[in-house]
Amino acid sequence: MLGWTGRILFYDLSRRRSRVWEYDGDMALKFFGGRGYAAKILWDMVPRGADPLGPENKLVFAAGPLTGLPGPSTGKLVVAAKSPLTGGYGDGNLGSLAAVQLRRAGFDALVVEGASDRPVYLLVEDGKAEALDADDLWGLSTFEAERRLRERHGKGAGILVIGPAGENLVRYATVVSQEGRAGGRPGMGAVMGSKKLKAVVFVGSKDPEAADPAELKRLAREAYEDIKSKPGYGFWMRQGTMMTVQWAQENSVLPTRNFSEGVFEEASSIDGYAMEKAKIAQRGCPLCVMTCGNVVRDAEESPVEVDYENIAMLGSNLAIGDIRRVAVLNRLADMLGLDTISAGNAIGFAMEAGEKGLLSDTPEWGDFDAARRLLEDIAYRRGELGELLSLGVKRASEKLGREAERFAVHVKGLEVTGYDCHAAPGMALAFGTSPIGAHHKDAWVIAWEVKTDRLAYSRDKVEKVIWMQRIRGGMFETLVACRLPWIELGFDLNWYPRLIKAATGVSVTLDDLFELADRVYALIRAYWVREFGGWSREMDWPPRKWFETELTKGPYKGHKLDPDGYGRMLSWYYEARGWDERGVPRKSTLERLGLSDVASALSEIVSLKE
Ligand code: PTT
Ligand code: SF4
Repeated sequence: MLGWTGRILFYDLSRRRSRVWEYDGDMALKFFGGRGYAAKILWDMVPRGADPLGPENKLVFAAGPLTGLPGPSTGKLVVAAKSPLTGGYGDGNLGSLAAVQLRRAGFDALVVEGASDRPVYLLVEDGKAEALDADDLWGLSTFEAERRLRERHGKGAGILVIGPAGENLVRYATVVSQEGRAGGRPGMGAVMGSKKLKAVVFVGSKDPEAADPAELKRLAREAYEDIKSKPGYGFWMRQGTMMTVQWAQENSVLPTRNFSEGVFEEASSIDGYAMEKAKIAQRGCPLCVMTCGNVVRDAEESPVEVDYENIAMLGSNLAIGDIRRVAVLNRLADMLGLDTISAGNAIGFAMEAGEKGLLSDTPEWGDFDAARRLLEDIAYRRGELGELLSLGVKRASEKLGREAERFAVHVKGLEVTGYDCHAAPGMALAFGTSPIGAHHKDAWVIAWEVKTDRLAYSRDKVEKVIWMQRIRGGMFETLVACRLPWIELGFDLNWYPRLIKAATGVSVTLDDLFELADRVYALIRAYWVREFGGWSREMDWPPRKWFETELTKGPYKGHKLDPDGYGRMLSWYYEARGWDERGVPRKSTLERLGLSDVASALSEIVSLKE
């Protein structure tokens, strides 16, 4: 095999032993890499009912056939495991030298099994792996731990770390790299912490072998030039994802006060222009010519890389209207290794619970100092409130009782990301059907929806959601390449089959990649059904707040979602995917996608419809 290394490294922390799986072309062609490999490994190798924070869970770091090879924005990897936040399949995507060095070390993926009884970090270097003592790193922030490891293993090492939140098993702890890249929202950092694994360091000296290296280099050069010539390139380089704040405000989808409104009165103080005034540098992932990491000087005079989601969820969602203060919260979350989105959502939930008299000693809307303290309390699980919120808003609301469940903004236990959907049913469906719980990564349909018949519950919205899931959640997450060249600058999707051909020698069409995406989606749905012992439509239902409480401000004042309309769209969605009315893949669908083994295993748990 070319393009792929054909090798997956397994490291068992309980026995301190490694083994290499030399997998065949069938695995490569059916699952491609990244999320595809992760889903296959978790389905096949993690026993049903495994405790996500126990040694049976496996933590997968998976690259794809383009990772680390010349080509636009190919320095990314997927981190996946059974999620301690949702109990289902969980993954995230982060850009890091670690992606490149994993491949240079000779592997397409690393799977960490078992658990250590004391703190360690894993060094994967040119085909070999070793668990090394990490007593001196345990307890350190992600930034400090990475700096020390970099001193030890050199500037070029690829390093993934967890912070105190991961060590303390906060259910939305994330994995961090390069002081500003973070991935694995559904608690991948906590899975690392449960294995007493502080960090993974990759060092490699051999580039992966491409099928036609000269052609790949030529294509990559052309592709980079194409990206740089796009009309939106200049503005993107100025603002990156931060341009979304202004857009979200204008379209009344900017999450405000725990997703109560879609407009924020101080939006202009946290938008891309406000960011530009505080900007001091720009950085990003390897192999990228449209780097979007805008570094600002925060209110405590420290540098921090900011992104739309971080600023929306820790800014407008908490009613904090000062970009430099919000940036402090962003930096703290990065250092603690806490997902900014879930943390912002959890603190917003606490603020609303306090306002409604369901909790005491909660921060008031807009109270930066109290939010700052609470962020640390969550990471260290300090005090009653810190402990409660460390569980995520689903569990926290269940503990507080039914009234609180009405304003817990999550799907399947994963907190919703930065888009209010009171007046956006298509995006609500995207959140409802995302394969990891509420995340926009699979189908950011809202940018299209606000330009169309926005309030409609229509079949074309369902088709658009599936189309996007195929491209974003399927193609980009299995390749594993950054999707932003396509989304933000209109880089043509047809580049990818050409890049794949030069990298691997395999000819694929976009339709082939979409079928592969459907296979991965069906497998992930099967995984959820297996873990939950069945399925019901409520699991794919957006937060109650969007159905029960109207917007009181902005152009969509008075709007909320209609449950009948949403239910219709969900039925069309299941039908188009070949899933039954409960949301369970049909036997014929699994067989058509080459998942007959999955069909027979699943039929022992639920009755599968033809
Ligand atoms: C992603 C989610 C996002 S989506 C953001 S900002 W975004 C948040 N970033 C966090 C952060 O930072 N620190 C932190 N402590 N927690 C954070 N949680 C949030 O995590 C990121 C970019 C961005 S910026 C986006 S949209 C795109 N995401 C991609 C994706 O998912 N797949 C893909 N093939 N390409 C993508 N390109 C873009 O990458 P999760 P990164 Mg992230 C500091 O991880 O779990 O997927 O959640 O990876 O390297 O930081 O790049 O407005
Ligand atoms: Fe990374 Fe941003 Fe470049 Fe994507 S566009 S590869 S997220 S720096």
